[in-house]
Amino acid sequence: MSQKHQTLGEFIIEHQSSFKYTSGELSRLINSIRLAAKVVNYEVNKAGLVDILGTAGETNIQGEHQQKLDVYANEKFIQTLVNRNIVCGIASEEEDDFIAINSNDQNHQNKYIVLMDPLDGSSNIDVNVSVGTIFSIYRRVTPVGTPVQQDDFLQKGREQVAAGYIIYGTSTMLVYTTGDGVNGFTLNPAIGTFYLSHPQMQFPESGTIYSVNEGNYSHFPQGIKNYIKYCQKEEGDRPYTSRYIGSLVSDFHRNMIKGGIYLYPTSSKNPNGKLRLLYECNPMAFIAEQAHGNASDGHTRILDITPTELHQRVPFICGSKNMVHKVEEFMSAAASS
Ligand code: AHM
Ligand code: MG
Repeated sequence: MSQKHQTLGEFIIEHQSSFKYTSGELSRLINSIRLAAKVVNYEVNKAGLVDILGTAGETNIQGEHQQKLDVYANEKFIQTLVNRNIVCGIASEEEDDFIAINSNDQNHQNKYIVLMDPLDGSSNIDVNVSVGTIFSIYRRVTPVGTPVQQDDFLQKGREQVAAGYIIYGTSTMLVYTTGDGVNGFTLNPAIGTFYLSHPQMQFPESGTIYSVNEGNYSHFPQGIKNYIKYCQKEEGDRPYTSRYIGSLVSDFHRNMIKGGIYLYPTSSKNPNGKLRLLYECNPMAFIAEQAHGNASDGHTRILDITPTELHQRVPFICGSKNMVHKVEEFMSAAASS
C-alpha cells in the first residue's frame, strides 16, 4: 500500500503481522485508543466554546487541582477500553489505584494493561496551549483469567510492548511505537480520520534546543546548572536556544522533529523530580529510544529503573542522543568533584 494516503486503521492492519505476539489484540487496543483520542480531541477543541474550562473542584492523589477536561479525558479513555473489553487493567494519573477489569471472570482472556496520563499539561488548557495524552502498554505478568495485581503495573519500562501520545495542537496527531520505530498520524478533522504524516520519526543525533523550567534554576543539582550554563555560553557553532512550552508532549514532539533536549531534574522543590515514571517518563522514553533518541534520570537509563509505586516520580532528561549524554557527563563530573 502506498504510504502517501495511508490511514491509521490501514497502517495498524498492515503492521499487525510484524508484531511478535500477533493475535490482533494489540491492534484492537490501539484502535480503541484511536477512537478515544478522537472523542477527547473534539472536546478539547471546543473547550473555549462551552463552559467546560476551569477546576472541577476535585483534587487528585498528587494534591493537584483537576481541570474538568482531565476528568473528561480520563473517563473517555477508561470507558472506551472497558466497553470494548480490550484490557485487563488500567492505571491513570487521575486514579489513586489501578483498575482491575472483569476481575471475577475466569474466562476473561485479555492480556494487556494500559497506563496513561489522559490529559498531560492540563494547566495549559485555560490559555489555549497544546496538551496531550500519553499511554503505555504492557503484557500482564500474572496469570490470564485472574485479577490483575500491582506487579502487572510495576514493570520496567523496557518491558513495554507499545507506547504513544496524542498531541492536541495546531493539528491533532497520534504518535506511537510498537517497538519497530515511531510513526506519526495527523487527524483530518473534517472526516475524523488519522493519516500517516510522519513515517519513521527520528530525533536528530544532536540539536540546539533545550527545554527546561529555568525558573527553578537555583534549586537544580550542580550538574544540571553546569549544563544550562554550557548551553547559554555561545561558542563557535554551539548556538543553543531555549524553548519551554511546559507541556511535556508538545516540548518532546518539537524536540524530536527539530533536535533538542527536555529536562525536568530534581530540585529542592521536587526532590524526586516532577514527572511520573510509569505513565509519563517510561512511554516517552520508549518512544525516544525507538526514534534514536535517549532518556535518562541523569545517571540511569529510564527504561531500566525498577518501579516501586504507581505514582512514582523521577528526574527526566530526554531527547537527542548526544545532548542526553552530555547532561550525563555533567552530572557525573559534578558528582565526583
Ligand atoms: P501534569 O501531569 O500535572 O500536567 O504535569 C506535567 C507537566 C508536563 O507536561 C510539563 O512539562 C511539566 O508538568 C511542567 O511543569 P512546570 O510547570 O513545573 O514547569
Ligand atoms: Mg501529567
